[in-house]
Amino acid sequence: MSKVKKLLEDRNLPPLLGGVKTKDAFEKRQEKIRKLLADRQFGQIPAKPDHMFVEVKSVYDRFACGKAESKKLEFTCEYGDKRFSFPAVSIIPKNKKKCPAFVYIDFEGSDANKYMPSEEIVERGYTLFTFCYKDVTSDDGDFKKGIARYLTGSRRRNNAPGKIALWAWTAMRLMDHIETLGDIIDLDNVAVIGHSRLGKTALLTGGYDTRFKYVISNDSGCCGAAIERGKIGERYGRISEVFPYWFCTAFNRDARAGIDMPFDQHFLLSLSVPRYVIIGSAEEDLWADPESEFLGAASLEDAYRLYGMRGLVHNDEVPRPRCVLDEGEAVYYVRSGNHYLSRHDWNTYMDIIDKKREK
Ligand code: GTR
Repeated sequence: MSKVKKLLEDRNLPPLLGGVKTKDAFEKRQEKIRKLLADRQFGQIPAKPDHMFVEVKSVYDRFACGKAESKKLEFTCEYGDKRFSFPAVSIIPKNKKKCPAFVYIDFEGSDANKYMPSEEIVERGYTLFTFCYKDVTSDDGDFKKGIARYLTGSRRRNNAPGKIALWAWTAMRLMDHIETLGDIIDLDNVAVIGHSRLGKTALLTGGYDTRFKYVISNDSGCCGAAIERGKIGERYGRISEVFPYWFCTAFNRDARAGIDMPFDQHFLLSLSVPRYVIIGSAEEDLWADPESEFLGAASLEDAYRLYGMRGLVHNDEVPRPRCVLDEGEAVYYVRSGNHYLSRHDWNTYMDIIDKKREK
């Protein structure tokens, strides 16, 4: 048996395919997995609003030496007679048609910051749609304020959405807006990307919203791309104590009790198959655990095979930096350094997408 297969076998994972042998049957299985993770890990992502409109609040047309236009947007969502708004930003290169796009789930919400080198991104011909996660709902246990009040309700029942599900819902609203911009955006090449807790959010977004062709998780670790069984660093038990509001209450109850979950993180990753799942790690980020993130990427092989695809193409060893395994539909990348979303990471993700788009 190959080395990586053995490493995966030692993790004792719940079987991903559950006996299915065709892609049609796998698609039904994906629906079951979506329901399972909504009930047992993240809570249900709220439905699409009845109506949504987007207002341009201001335009700065000198961005990146005048090569791009940065816009402050306000999204307003309506469910029946309830109505609420949140801000977002778009940065669109000028005079370009059919640009690929990123929905970047951000910690800040500015038009450029340490994790979001917008100038480099638009110079490479990509558009950027972004929002600050805390502008949507606070990163704490308060479900009474902001959109959490409308979308979760102040009493959190078993599978009511946790905060990650609410941030994923927001990223989907940005995609709704992008769909109205088909003349300037290449709607077949839209990526969702996030770092760390927002990397977990990107995986949830892409897993439940198939409009995203590339699902990019940077250093997402526990409850993201890292296989839980046998993981080092952060584990379900601890994350459910420290950040219970990220998840549904059923997850916290089960994780604290240490019960053997009917899923592992390959279930979440498999929801983006047969699209591109791109997993980035940092060598020193042992809290997230690069080896377990690599195994997350490798665990999808059987699912991709149902589509006649290869999944992750690797050399049968745990990769060391700097390594980009981007021959297949699952991509794994590890760089040196610590937990961060760097310019180097963005450039690597854009190199990968450029390569995939050419095919
Ligand atoms: C840590 C948490 C991780 C990761 C990180 C982050 O404290 O343990 O799961 O999400 O925060 O989001 O920066």
